[in-house]
Amino acid sequence: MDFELDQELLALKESVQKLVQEKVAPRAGELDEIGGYPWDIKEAFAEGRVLAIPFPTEYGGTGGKALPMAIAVEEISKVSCSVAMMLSGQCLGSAAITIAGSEEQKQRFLPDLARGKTLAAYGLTEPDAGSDVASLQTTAVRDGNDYVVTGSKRFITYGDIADVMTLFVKTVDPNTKEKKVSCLVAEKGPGWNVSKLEHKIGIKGSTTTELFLEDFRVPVANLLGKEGDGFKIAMQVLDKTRTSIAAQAVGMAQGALDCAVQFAREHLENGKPIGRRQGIQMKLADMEMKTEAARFLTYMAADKYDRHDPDRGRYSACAKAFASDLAMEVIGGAIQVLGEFGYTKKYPVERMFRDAKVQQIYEGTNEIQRIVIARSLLGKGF
Ligand code: COS
Repeated sequence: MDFELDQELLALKESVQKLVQEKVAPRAGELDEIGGYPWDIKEAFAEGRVLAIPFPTEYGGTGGKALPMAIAVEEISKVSCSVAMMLSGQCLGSAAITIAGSEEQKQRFLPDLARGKTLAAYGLTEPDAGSDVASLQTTAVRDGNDYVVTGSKRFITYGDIADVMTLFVKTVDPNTKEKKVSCLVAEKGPGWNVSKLEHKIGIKGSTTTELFLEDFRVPVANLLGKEGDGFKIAMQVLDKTRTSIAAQAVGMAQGALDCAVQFAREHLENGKPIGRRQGIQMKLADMEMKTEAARFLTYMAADKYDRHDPDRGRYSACAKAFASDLAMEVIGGAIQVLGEFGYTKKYPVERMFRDAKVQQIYEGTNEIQRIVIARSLLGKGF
């Protein structure tokens, strides 16, 4: 790919940057303190068409491509990863519909999501099924024109505020009694119960919930694809959205590096800026190299996704693991440059350090990414 962003992507970057400076920067620290979902920023993002980025134009979106998503998520994450989750979460929660929905299902759900009128969640993880998706236990039993869903979901981003959730369940084949992973578009209603709100070390401006689903009805018409398609749909979604997690990591690394550079220019010791010291210069140079390498791989992975490259899943796993591991190093390096100041709330790097940890964990731990990468290299049977 050409790594000079084209005019369209540059314009997108600039417009997101402007919105972030106006609406997010003044609130980033406060959001981390008080937690919860910033509805005012959601409105601004809906109006500014930021929430439309994950959706194809025919359903009211701006295109639905992974590379513009990465550019936007990166810009937001430079300032607040919690707020970047708003966009990443909308993409994650809806991607199964874009990937596997029928025309009728797309028409029914996507335009409201693209307008930010409704919010989406991704209901995959369970108390006993995190990395091992195939062992999920939530069941959906046919009852007339509905499935009746029973089970628990854990670590569900926006499970409390989402209007729709792409929900992964086990359906039962009436003939063979075999249980198969299937994906339903669940709409909020009786039986969708929030049993817990998690207290996290970071990304406090996004909510993470445990759900208890009891006699929860989902119309059969909301099944995506066929019964048994769910596992592949879940994996195809993650092939796309892991590039967005990589972009969060790149954005935060860049935000921390910018902060460290400014500090090194301005902070004086013995009357001289600390940036004149070679020890500091070495650190800044390492941080720059790592951030650029992670950005390069993230854009390449997103571009491969958009071009339907057969290796897109491997590249998104590479980008997610590489960028999130390096973000921890870069942000840790920024704290080191700021010294004791970096360990205080006066500067955003301590928040970024806490926020960045989750990127090594969610949407598949970095150990899982390495399994995805290695299996893709080795081929079937490994
Ligand atoms: N796209 C399409 N199909 C895929 C796929 C992908 N990216 N990845 C796997 N599949 C298919 C396989 O080809 C296989 O198909 P067949 O049965 O037709 O051969 C099937 O799915 C099962 O694949 P596999 O044997 O690799 O499944 P495993 O149970 O071993 O699981 C991992 C694979 C561990 C990679 C998967 O469970 C995973 O990604 N886990 C992490 C989940 C995660 O990210 N959770 C976070 C939730 S979001 S916060």
